[in-house]
Amino acid sequence: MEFDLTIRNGRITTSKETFFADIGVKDGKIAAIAPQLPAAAKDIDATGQWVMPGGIDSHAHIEQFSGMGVMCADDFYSGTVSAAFGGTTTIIPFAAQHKGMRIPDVLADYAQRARSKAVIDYGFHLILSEATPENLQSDLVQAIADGVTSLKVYMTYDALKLDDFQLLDVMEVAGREGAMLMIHAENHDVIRWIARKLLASGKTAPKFHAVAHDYLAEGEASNRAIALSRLLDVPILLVHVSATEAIDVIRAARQLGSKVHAESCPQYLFLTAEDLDAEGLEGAKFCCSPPPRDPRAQEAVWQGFQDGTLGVYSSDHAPYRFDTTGKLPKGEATTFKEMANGVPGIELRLPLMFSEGVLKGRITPEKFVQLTATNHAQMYGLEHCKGDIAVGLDADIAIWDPQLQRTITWSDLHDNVGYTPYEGKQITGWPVTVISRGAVVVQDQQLHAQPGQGQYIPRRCPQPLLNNPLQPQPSSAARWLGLKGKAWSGQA
Ligand code: DUC
Ligand code: ZN
Ligand code: ZN
Repeated sequence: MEFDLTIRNGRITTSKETFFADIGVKDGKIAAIAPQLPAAAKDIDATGQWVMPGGIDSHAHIEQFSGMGVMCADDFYSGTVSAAFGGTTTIIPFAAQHKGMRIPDVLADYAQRARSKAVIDYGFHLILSEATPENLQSDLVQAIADGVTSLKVYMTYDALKLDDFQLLDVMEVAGREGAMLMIHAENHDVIRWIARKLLASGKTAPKFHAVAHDYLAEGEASNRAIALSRLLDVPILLVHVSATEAIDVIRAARQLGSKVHAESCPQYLFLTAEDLDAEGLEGAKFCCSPPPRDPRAQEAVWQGFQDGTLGVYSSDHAPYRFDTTGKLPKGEATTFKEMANGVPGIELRLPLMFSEGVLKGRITPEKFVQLTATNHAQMYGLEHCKGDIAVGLDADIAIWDPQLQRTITWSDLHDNVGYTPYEGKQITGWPVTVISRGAVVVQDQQLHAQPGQGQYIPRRCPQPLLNNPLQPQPSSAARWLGLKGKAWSGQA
């Protein structure tokens, strides 16, 4: 076979193994993996480099209105360019339904925003803020059938929060239709109560954001979300897990056979609450929800990734500028309650994990591939086309120089945020060539992609494996209520 592109002499890491071989690409797909393939017209010599799947970032906020009504600083061009420079070749950002909006309109709106701008492939999760019968039984069902096979719901934020009754309603539909339900688990009333006390006593600085979002608020809500999901025997995925308590709860539930999956992010490995305690309002640059915790929690997150309690490593890129459009809506008078929640990370997600995880021996290269690509594909219905290096999959590939040393500085990045919370950190290893469906999109620090080149990928219903031989206790509610559907028949 004549290939369109060959990548030769590289050290390939898949989700299962590492070996030396060449890759032949034809029509955007991996067509051959073998020793000594003949060079194609376009041939990349990867001698001394590591060839790994392009990352899938399944948690990013791009050109999105937040629950607080703030527009992100990155649109689908800057967001996807930044992702590509960091070795990511697919993103799954959110299409956010706010109260009063129809789900089909929301999805059409985000599709239209992305279509002409994205330089890498993308799908969408739905954010669901209104669990009305019409939304659940008709529009959500249609969205899932159309390839939006995951949705996120919130247990906090005035504008987004669902109560337990509503969560059960959503779980029932997600389980029946086979969608993955992502949950932001923090106890709303605990946060609100602490925040009111803090503000009343003049404690308004960014560091108090971490005080209000206590780890117990996360632990309690995680426990509750898991209990509800066990009641209906429905898979859930807890997003942006930050605290030791939440990880312990997830681990224990999984050991009982519960179908709970979990994600964590760079900010919970590389930042702590102390970063929020900076001069003036500088700490706002580190404010996200849940907040970064402490070194013990960082260790728990590493442990969670190592033992499989945490299955996906995403950026939760939530880009807000350090000005009145984002972090500081009231300028110098902004309190911790008013600043936009979130930190950027779409470009640095993989390099941080490569440097601090793989090269420092905390995780193997294969685990890196699983956490950054393969497990995302499995969790979100992209396994048939993305997430690994194998014949027949899309040729989404990142070629790493494992020795390249860089000092992180925002001016080298490609987002539109204006700062990075990782400024000054020294890391080793960087993806120097990035390939999306067989096309080189980044090489020699140059972008080679056109806006609109990225394709929308409708997703299948996920069937993630728990790697747990235990079957959960049969749920009497699920049995007596006659709940049936994909979640009850599949492995998830
Ligand atoms: N939740 C997110 O998923 N991202 C940013 C802030 C938040 O609350
Ligand atoms: Zn969230
Ligand atoms: Zn998020």
